[in-house]
Order: sequence, then structure tokens, then C-alpha cells
Amino acid sequence: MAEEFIQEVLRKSITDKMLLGITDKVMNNKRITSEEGIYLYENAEIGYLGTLANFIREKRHGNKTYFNKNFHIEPTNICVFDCKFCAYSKFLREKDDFDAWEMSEEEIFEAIKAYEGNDITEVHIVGGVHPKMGLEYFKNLIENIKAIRPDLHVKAFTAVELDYMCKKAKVSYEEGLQILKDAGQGSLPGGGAEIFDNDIRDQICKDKCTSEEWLAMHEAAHNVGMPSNATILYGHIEKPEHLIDHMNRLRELQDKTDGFNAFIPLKFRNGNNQMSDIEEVSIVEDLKMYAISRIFLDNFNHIKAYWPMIGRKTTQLLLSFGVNDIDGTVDDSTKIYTMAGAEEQKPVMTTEQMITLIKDVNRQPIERDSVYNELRDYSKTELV
Ligand code: V47
Ligand code: SF4
Repeated sequence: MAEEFIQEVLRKSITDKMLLGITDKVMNNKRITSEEGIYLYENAEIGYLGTLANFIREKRHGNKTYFNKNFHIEPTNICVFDCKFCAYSKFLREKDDFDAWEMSEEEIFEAIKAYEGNDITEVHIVGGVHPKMGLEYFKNLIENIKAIRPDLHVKAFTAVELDYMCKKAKVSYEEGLQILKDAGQGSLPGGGAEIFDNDIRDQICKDKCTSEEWLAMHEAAHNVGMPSNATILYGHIEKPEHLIDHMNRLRELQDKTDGFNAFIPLKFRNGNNQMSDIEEVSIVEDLKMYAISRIFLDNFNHIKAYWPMIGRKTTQLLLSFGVNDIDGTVDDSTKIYTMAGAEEQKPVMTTEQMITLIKDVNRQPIERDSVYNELRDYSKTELV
């Protein structure tokens, strides 16, 4: 059996006792410890990590690679917070606000109407934390979006935006989320998590919601029946122990609620922010991050590469390093990445391009909805 072959190959090539133990655990569906996770960052070579992560990926999903048809709306880039890695930080804005924008409700509705007749299934709404856009505003916005396109899944607002809205409206997280759910919101994206370790968080994003608040918001979302994603911002001042601590806290919450759909590593980009002096990490570090997350997060079903950020070529490689989901056709991604220097400056992929990208690395393209129901298998589709 293929599984036994891989086990044999790995066994023969590994002389390190710790790695042998980790391999045995993975092969036998056992969870690795935080100590072992850190050991992987510090000692494992990239081919080993890829083989192990790919083993898990194929055991769970075979060759299936999920994508969805979505578009992004970013209502504003004005933000009350000062995250050092972000081009929307209040500090930078105060210095120079010539490029600030605020979409009117009409503009947002026009953007939704522009997709009439298009088989898009999701709108992803995130933006800066605007001091004037509160819970009531977003409740009405979602109701109106659903009135225009009742079929559209609304994935909206990071825990940071939600924390601000709820505190301002003086409601509990669960109350605030229930109001948005009743208005038609379907799920939460994974942003705002950054790095949970308090020392690192203090250095990179001191003034926004704490790690405990981020986790409490996602727990509340799962409790009211809204699934969510989780992210990590890697490749800046953090160390392996901070990455593992972050994933461990997510793993613990997932044990409790089972409400996370996907884990999405976000690579730090150094354009237009207050951490521009930090060099971006190499592709080897990207492959490591994704592979170790696949190995460590045994209770997350999906590891997602957000292709506009990491680029199409790296995305293809990552499909052999644990990734089984590459997000969406993403018509017009958030400017937060393009400003920071993301690979894709105009991130639009047609369905055909998405299918080709996946097929070119011998994987099976599957269109999914926002909660991972399979909508269409494109592996046999002939492209014209
Ligand atoms: O939390 C900001 C990141 C996130 C930079 O759930 C940066 O499907 C790298 O929530 N370099 C928000 N990253 C984005 C987000 C998201 C994106 C894609 C998919 C999903 C999903 C969610 O953007 C922030 C922050 O970590 N970010 N600046 C930067 N310079
Ligand atoms: Fe604001 Fe989010 Fe950027 Fe922080 S990461 S400055 S909260 S938009």
C-alpha cells in the first residue's frame, strides 16, 4: 500500500529519533506536541516536511483542491488602529491621507449589482476599522446586500472589526454576532489574529483586540452557529515558538467548538508599513510554514493558501506542502495586500485560469461553497 511505502521511505531516510517519533505519530493519526512542532521548525529539512504534510493532505482530501467563486469588498481603508505591519495604520494615515477612501452604501450596492447573472457564490467584506461605521450600519448593509442577492454567502468582518463594533454598541460578542447573523451574515474570515504571543503582539499591533478577545470572538461565533477561519501573520519578528503557541491556541479552541473551516498562513509583506526595514522571508520559509501547519493542526480540515498574497507559482508548489484550498477567483482583492507588496497587483483569476493552475500540478479542481459543500468537479471539464 502507498501508505506503507511512504512510511518505509520516511523510516529509512530518518535517523533522527525525534523526527522518527513525529513520523510515527502522524502515520498513526496521533497529535504532535508543541515541543515537537518547534523541533520541526528548527531541525526538519524541507523535503521531509513536504512528504509528511502531503501525506496528511492526500489522506484527507486525495487530489482534491478547493476553490470558490467570490469577490471582495473593502468598505474603507481608514482605521482607528496602528498595526505596525499595515498600510492602513492610523499612524500612517495621519501623516498622509491623500489616498483614504470610504465607500458609500450606494457604491457597495452597485458593486454587488455588478455581479448580477454571475454564478459567484460569496462576497468577502473586510476593511479598516472606521470610527463611524458601527454595528447598526453593518447590520443594515448586510440586510440590503441580501435583499439584492439572497443567494450570496456573506463572509464578513475580522474579529478586530467585530470587537470594536460590539464594544461601541455595548453588546456582548454573542449578541452582536446574533444581530449580524439575523441580518444574513454567514461566516467570519480569519484576519486579525496576527501572532497571539503577548510580547510579539505588543510590538506589532498593541492597540487592537487582544489574543484572548480574538479567540473569544471566534468561540462566540461558533456558539451562535457561524463558522470561521483563522490566520497567522508569519515572517517578521516572531520565532518558531510563537508560531507553535499560536497554532496551539487555535487547536485547543477547535477541540472545543469544531467551528473553524480553514487555517490561512499570511506571509508578512514589507511594503508601505512601519516594518518595512524587515526583509521578507524566503520561499523555503513559506513552504515550512504551510507544511508544519498541516502537520500540527490535526483538527483543521483545510489549509488554505490565499493566492493573491503568496502568488500563483508558490500556490502551485504549496499544493504539495499541505495546502488543499486556494480561496477564490477573488475579483479585486483587498488593497491591504497590494499596498504591502503582494505578488498579485491585480488579483483576478477566471474560473478557467483557476482550473488550469490546479490541473497543471496534477490536482483535481473542485468548486466549493463557503462552507465546503462541493459544487462542481472540474477535473473532466475541457477548457475552450
Ligand atoms: O489580519 C495586513 C493581514 C489580514 C499585511 O478568512 C498583512 O478567507 C501580510 O482577514 N503583510 C486581513 N499580511 C485579511 C484577512 C483574510 C485574507 C484572506 C482570506 C481570509 C479568509 C481572510 O491582512 C490582517 C493582517 O494579518 N495584513 N497587512 C502585510 N503587510
Ligand atoms: Fe487596521 Fe486591520 Fe490594518 Fe490593523 S491590520 S491597521 S486593524 S486594517
